[in-house]
Amino acid sequence: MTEHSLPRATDLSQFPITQRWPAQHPDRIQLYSFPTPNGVKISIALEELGLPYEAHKVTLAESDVKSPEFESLNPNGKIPAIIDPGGPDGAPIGLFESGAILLYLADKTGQLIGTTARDRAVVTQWLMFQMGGVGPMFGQFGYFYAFGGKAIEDARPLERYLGEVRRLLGVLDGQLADRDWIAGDFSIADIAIGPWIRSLETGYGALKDIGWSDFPAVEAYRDRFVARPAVQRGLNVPARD
Ligand SMILES: N[C@@H](CCC(=O)N[C@@H](CS)C(=O)NCC(=O)O)C(=O)O
Repeated sequence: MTEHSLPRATDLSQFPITQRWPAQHPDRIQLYSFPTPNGVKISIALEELGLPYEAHKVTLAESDVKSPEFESLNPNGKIPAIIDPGGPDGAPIGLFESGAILLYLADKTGQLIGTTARDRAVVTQWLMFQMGGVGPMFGQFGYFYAFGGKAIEDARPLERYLGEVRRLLGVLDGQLADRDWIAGDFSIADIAIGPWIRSLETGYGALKDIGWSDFPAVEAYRDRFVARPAVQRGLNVPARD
């Protein structure tokens, strides 16, 4: 092979984030994340799809997630974000918002989104249900139940979000009563929803106060989700320490 015919190394220097979190393998998808329910959606999807990737730990500390380097990729200052060196037109693309990244990866591979336009519409519907409902409501519930808002004496914020969590779990329980996965076959909608269901126990320790026994189909769904080998792998990426 002559020097001329050697494959050119992928150049990600146009992305300032790579100065702070350098790519060892710039030809692979670069994942900037932390193992939270939103973060692990992307590592789980990448594991399920078998796509080569390199994970960089961006903690939720302001010095990481709100740093100029991270915000150069996601001006909203929240994980997860990715750079795909092989974007749709062959040029690298940076993306943030977990739902947008999941749709992108599904479209890139033609997997985890069904096979017909109808499948895609229904998977997208449940993905948006997670992004607009489950994620924000569960997140606020966690804040008032287990974290910074716990000491607030006014009971109304917690009551409001507990009520929303129970209502949303009821919707999921109904949908899952006669199916294994939320939109038919296993899809990016499950990858979005599963980590948030799991977090009610692992993140907030809230099952007793939620009345978990009222949602048996959701419990069985969570167990099915967590039992998947790719989910097991993705849940711990990037390692916390
Ligand atoms: N809608 C965003 C939400 C992302 C999000 O809330 N990320 C959290 C971790 S789960 C975060 O980075 N928090 C840090 C901060 O807000 O300072 C998505 O789905 O990507």
